[in-house]
Amino acid sequence: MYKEILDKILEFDHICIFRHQKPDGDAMFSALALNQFISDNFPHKKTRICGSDEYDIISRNDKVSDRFIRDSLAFILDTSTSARIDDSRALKAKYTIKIDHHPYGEDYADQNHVKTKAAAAAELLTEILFSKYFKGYAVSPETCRYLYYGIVTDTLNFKTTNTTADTFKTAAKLITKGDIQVSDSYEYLFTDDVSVFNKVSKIRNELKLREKFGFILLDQKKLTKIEMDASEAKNHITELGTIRNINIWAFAVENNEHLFDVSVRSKRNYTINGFCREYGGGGHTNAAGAKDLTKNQLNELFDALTNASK
Ligand SMILES: [Mn+2]
Repeated sequence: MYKEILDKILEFDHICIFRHQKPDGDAMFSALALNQFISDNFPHKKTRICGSDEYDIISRNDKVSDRFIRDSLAFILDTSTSARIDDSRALKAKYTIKIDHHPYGEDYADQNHVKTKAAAAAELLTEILFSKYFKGYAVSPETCRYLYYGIVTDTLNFKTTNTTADTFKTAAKLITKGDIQVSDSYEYLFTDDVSVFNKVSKIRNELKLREKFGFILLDQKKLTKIEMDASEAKNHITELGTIRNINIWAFAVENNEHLFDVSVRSKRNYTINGFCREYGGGGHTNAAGAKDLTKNQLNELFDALTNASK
């Protein structure tokens, strides 16, 4: 079935690559990888990486006209629902292909390739590019590096519950073909400036515990004090993943509309995406979130998560 993807790449001269809003490493690096693969193998095709939100390690947002999009094949990567795409024009493309690994998504594209067992969209994209259908085409070291970075960031360096033997097999292939130095990649993706380290110390002090549920809630006053914006602060939910005594943890920040965006994570035996879906959000079994909750809704959600954590 991946042959259908290749057929469309061959058919179109204009290709747009979209990803989700507030892109993470998986979204951004998958886009860079696919773009690299297409430019390496089809240098005459015009490709654009589309979106407006930035990712902190590396961002690329090409300018693209409505007309270019209308004439193009659009890939939409790592994005479960059409509302989450970081450019609402994506579905105006002549033909659309979704490549994703989130459960409970929406089949918004002409082709929908979703593998929920994949730890990252980049893992599925690797499977596609190394499949027999793509045999005559080169997956360059640079493409391999981007794919590897997507997998490593989405699995927090192979620690998340969706990391499988296949994830490691895929990574091993990319390390070999991309001549990747694992420790260099770790340094590139996971180290921060000392100023961030100091801010994180302040964030850690905000931890509250209820039963086996741990959470950090940063309103705008606290965000100002820590000198972090909401989306940057929320990335540090990973800090809570190191605590043994809790089963479910959450990180909530007050956004500019004075509503709360929340990320929720859990240990393997605790399913939390259903709770987030009740508030219009979603995600994976052990990693999910919801946006624009009122304070009351946030309290309700935290009560439910407290109960579920026991
Ligand atoms: Mn992902």
